[in-house]
Amino acid sequence: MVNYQEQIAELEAEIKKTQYNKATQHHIGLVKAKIAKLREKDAARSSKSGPKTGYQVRKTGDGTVILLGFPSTGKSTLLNALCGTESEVGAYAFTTLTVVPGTLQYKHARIQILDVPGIVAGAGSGKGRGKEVLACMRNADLCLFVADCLRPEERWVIEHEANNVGIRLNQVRPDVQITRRIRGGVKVLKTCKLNKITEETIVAVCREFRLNNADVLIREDITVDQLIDCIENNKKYMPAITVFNKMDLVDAKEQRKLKKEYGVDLFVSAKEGKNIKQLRELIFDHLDLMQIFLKEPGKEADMDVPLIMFRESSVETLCNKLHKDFVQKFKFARVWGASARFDGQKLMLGHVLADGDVVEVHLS
Ligand SMILES: Nc1nc2c(ncn2[C@@H]2O[C@H](COP(=O)(O)OP(=O)(O)O)[C@@H](O)[C@H]2O)c(=O)[nH]1
Ligand SMILES: [Mg+2]
Repeated sequence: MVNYQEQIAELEAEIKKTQYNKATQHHIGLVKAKIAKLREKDAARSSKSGPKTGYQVRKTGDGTVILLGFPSTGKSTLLNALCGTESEVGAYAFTTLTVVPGTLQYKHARIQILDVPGIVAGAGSGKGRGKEVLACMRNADLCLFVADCLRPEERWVIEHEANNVGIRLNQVRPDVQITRRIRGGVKVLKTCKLNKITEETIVAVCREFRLNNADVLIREDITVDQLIDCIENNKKYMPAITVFNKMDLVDAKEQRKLKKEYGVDLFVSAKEGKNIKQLRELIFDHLDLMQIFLKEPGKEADMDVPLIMFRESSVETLCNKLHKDFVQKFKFARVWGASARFDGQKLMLGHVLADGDVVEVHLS
């Protein structure tokens, strides 16, 4: 059997020893395309042979956060501190063997937090339980990196592994539109100057993916990695927060140094309950949630208990959240607030709501 991992490693080594400059840019781009293709083949093979169940956790609540980190960084302790649930805590590596869900209730939102087995280097290639952890991650709305202040370098390893299995953290999908054609070759259309990639490389990378006839419309200055992501079109883009736990073990000076070097969003101590309140707020913020208030026809709106939804949600999403029959029976909605042009505007299912809106659903 072909060993894709070996081939990938060889190509990665080749990139490492090639100095990046205008002359080598094109060649490196093509090697990157080859690596991406090998990763796809490797993933396709292991999804056929690997276990499928065991890590599927049903999504509940208003958003799902996954805790990711090496063993013994304090994930189970942190879950307990955040949610007040009892996750099994132990001083050994690999104490958490299955997914332990907890619920964080904050500002009327019910946020599901998942504690999963520790990730190790090489997880993307099937080492440890990493593959399942990363598969579970694809279902989450927010990723929370948990690192230990005394082992800061692990922070990059986790990000790297996530990247290898097609998860793009804190990135947005680049503005590139690819339309297949029957003939005409690869045509590059751009609305801005491209500094990081040449047209020649774009065409060559497309060919590498058997895209021989296509219009490639580019609206931002992309890298070759971003182009490959757009061609493959199966990446998951999600936000991430980096938390360094065990802040009780390092002094303020060391924390400042770590913050600069490792892009730490927040230092916490799960064991001593330090900065847990700030972490709850950070999670709520990064899930990009909004509050919607409901009103029954002829009555005052209930401004005490909001419904929690993701930003940019539509009236249809709201109806689905309220009752399974609501979309079918839907006549129209009246909306007050930022998304309405005037108070009580009559709007349909496709309308996108805004934070703080008051909505009255009319059914037939
Ligand atoms: N000093 C210190 N130790 C902690 C902290 N949080 C967790 N620990 C300890 O780190 C060890 C591993 O914790 P655990 O939650 O099981 O880590 P997990 O493997 O990532 O789930 C345990 O001995 C905890 O008591 C903290 O904030 N400070
Ligand atoms: Mg644990």
